[in-house]
Parts: sequence; structure tokens; C-alpha cells
Amino acid sequence: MTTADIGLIGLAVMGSNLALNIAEKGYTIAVHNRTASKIDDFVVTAKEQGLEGKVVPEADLAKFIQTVKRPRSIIIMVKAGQPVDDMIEQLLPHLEAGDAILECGNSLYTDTNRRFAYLQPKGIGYLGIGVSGGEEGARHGPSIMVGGAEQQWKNAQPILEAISAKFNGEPCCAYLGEGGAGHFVKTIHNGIEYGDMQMIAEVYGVMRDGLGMNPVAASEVFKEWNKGPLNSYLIEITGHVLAAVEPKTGKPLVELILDKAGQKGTGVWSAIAAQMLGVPATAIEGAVAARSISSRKEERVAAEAVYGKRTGGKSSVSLVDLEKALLAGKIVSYAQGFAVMAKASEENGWNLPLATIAKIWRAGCIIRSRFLDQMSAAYAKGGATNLLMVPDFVTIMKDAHKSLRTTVAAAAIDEFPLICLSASLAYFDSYRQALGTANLTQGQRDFFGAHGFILIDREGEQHGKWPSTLGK
Ligand code: NBP
Repeated sequence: MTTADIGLIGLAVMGSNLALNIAEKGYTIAVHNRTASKIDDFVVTAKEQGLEGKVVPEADLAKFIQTVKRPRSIIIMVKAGQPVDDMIEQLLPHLEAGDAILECGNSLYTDTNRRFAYLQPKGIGYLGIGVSGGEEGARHGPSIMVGGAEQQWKNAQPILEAISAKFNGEPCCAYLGEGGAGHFVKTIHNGIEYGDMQMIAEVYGVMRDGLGMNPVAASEVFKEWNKGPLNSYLIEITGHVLAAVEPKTGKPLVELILDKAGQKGTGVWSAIAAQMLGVPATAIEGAVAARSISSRKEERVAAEAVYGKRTGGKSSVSLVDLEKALLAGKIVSYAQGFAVMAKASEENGWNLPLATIAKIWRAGCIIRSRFLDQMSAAYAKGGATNLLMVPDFVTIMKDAHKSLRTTVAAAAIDEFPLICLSASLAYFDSYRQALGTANLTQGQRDFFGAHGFILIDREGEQHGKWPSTLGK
């Protein structure tokens, strides 16, 4: 019987929650999972939530596909990598021209480009979809970044918009371009998320070690900041994390958590993409590096024994400067992320809509914030691709960069590592420096490699007459 509006394969955390969300919005969904017992578990959960009438469970893959109305939309929410390719191969014999595979995991965008190109000549639409918001978002409204086959997007659009988060009633879901456009945007979203989290952690470090604030006091500051321009999900949860108490000991939970950060790869992918595209994204790169350094706990302990603990005293930085430094760092980091997307759009012919991307990140996703509403409005006015040149943000940066400078300078003297904030400041100062120092670099490149240079007072490539240094 063909009864389901859509199908979903992969009933782990994300898939189950997405399926429940779809059922709750009134759509009938067929569900399948490699391990059949997970389908039974899912049916129990759906029943508990009063949604079993909207669920068509099917352990046989061929029958599962037959239950979905044509043209079919089949979501796959399995582990990223080889399992996605395996799943595509298993699905192919059962699909018909016009059907679509909607891959909603955290896939590498180049894999999505490849899969899109593989399926297009077979008449199967491939959509690579970034879903942000974690488990909670998947269940109650994620931000949804769609890329791939445009026709099949139109088939699935009503369902995807219905399940997405809403900001002022507008769905946080949009079609962004062909091939891997959706997964690319999700990757950069995650890179920006790394930057936001790292800069918050750096400010917490100054509060803890430089201002002598305990976690509860720091929590109060973040809660206060959440009422101002920094208002965002990550600032909000920082307030909660800092206030949490570990029940067994009664101590602040944050002080008992080991200071080694995990990472699953999307931050690295975004930093690599930026490098490959030749777009500087120092804040994102700094955030990835900070996580890597954090994971080398044993080396850090050994190095502290060699160089001694930090000798800097109480920090002279004020909370007002810290708040503005965070805002300035954030603007630079987003400017970098959006510049990476602008370049990727050009290289891949995606025509990525930057204002729309800022819009669909305003709710549902981890980096949702008031700031993004301001940003989408600024981009919608058109013009500059770099946020640092958008008038509203120029006004903020002209003031806030001074606090970023004060914070980074004090931290350098006081021996606080601000990898991400200092990278943001260096980018800002490089970006707005009309006369840089690459003239010397070009001279050196010509000296050892005859790479040539341009002289400012004449046309064409030139070479210097350099002395030989061989044998010296
Ligand atoms: P996992 O990434 O843990 O994947 C588990 C699912 O993949 C199970 O349904 C499993 O089936 C299935 N699977 C595997 Br593993 N190998 C398979 C294969 N060869 N053929 C068919 N099915 C296979 O699940 P998740 O945490 O729900 O994440 C799903 C996707 O969403 C991932 O790409 C993840 O990166 C992304 N994502 C996750 C989050 C999050 O917060 N967790 C947020 C945003 C995006 P089985 O039951 O038979 O083993």
C-alpha cells in the first residue's frame, strides 16, 4: 500500500527525532533501519507520543520504498561516510526516475557533489541537507540548509519547511544551490560555531584566572550579556553550564570537567575549505587549533612544568571590554565564514544567497542569535560580501575593535592564551591596512624562486638582480 508522504532510513538519535517531528506535523512517514529492533523501539516511542497513526514501520527495504508516494522523497540519516554510499547503492534498484534521496547527515560537501553527479544521469534527485540544532532541534524545529536537485527540493519543500524552526513565523529552511551547497553551508555553520564557542571559552578564562571570578559570578555576567547585543543560544547555555553544580560533590560542575575538547571533523573541514579556497578564516582555524591543543593535556602539563605557571597578575580588563571584545571577535569570525561561502559559491557556481543563509540561522541552529537578524537585514540591503564593510557593522566595529585590542593586549602581557580573539584582531588589522608588508615577501620569493613582482610605478611583471648566496 502506498500511504506514506515521505520515507526515512536511520533511526538513531537524529533520524528518530526528525521522523517524530514529521509525524507531528501531520505527514505520514515510512521508517526503516538496518537493525530491525530499532524500528520496534521507534514505534513504541511514537506510540508514547500519540503519533503511531502517522508512522508506517517497515523492516524490508523494498517494501519500505513501495509504501512511499511517488515521486518519492527518502531521507537517509545514517552515519556519514561509507554508510551513505552503501545506502545509496541499496536504494538504487528500487527507485524510479523523479524520486529523490534526501541525505541529512553531516556529510563532507565534496562527497555530496560526487553523489549528486552520480545520481543525476540516473534521473534520481540527490539532496544534501544540513540539519542543525542537535537532538532537540531535530525533534522540535531545526535549521535546514538544502542543496542539490532543485526539482526534488520543490517536492519535499512543504514537509521540510513545516518541520523547520521558525523565526517571526518564517521557516528556517531554504534551498541554497546545486550539489553540495547545503552541506557546505552546514560545514561553515559548524566552523563559525567552533569560533563562537572558543571565544566564549577564552573570555571565561580571563574571568576565571584574571578577574578571580567563580563560575556562579561568571554565569551571572553571561546571563546579563544575553540581554544585550550578544544575545544568542550559546551565550544563554554558557550561563547555565557555569551555574551547574555536580550533585555528588556540590562543586561547580564546570570545574570538574576535564579541559580536553572533542571534535568530530566539521570544524577541520571548514578550515580546510577556507585554505583551499584561499580565503583567510583565522578565527575558525584558531578555534580548531585551540581544540587540538586542549586535547594534548599531558603535553600541556609537561610544558607548564618546564616554563612555569603564568606569572601575570590580576587582569586590568573590564567586563565592559570583555563583552565588546567578544562582539568584535564574533563579527570578524562571521565575516570570515561568510567570505568563505561567497568564494565557494563563485567557485562552484552555487549562487549562495548570503542574506537567506543568515536568515535561516536565526532560529533552530546552535549559532542562532539576535546578531544574525541584524546580519541578514544588512546583507539584504546588498553590496558588500565582507561583513566588515557592511555599514551597520562598520559602526559597531569602529567602537568594539578598541575593546578587542585592549583585551588581547592585556591578555598577552598577563599570559592568557586568546588564540581565537587575537586571530580575529590580527585579521581585522590586516584587512583594513591599505599598505601591507607583502612587498617584502614578494622580494624574497623572487630572490629564491624568480617568482616575479609588480612594481607600483610601472606595468608588467619584473625581476630583481639578486646577488648569489649559494655556498655562503
Ligand atoms: P549515527 O551517526 O550514530 O548513525 C547511526 C545510524 O546509522 C543507525 O541508524 C545505523 O543503523 C546507521 N548505519 C550505520 Br552506523 N551504518 C550503516 C550502513 N552501512 N547501512 C545502513 N545504516 C547504517 O546517528 P546520529 O547521531 O543520529 O547522526 C546521523 C547523522 O546526523 C550523522 O551524519 C551525524 O553526523 C549527523 N548529525 C548528528 C547530530 C547529533 O547531534 N547527533 C547533529 C547534526 C547532525 P543501525 O541501527 O543498524 O546500526
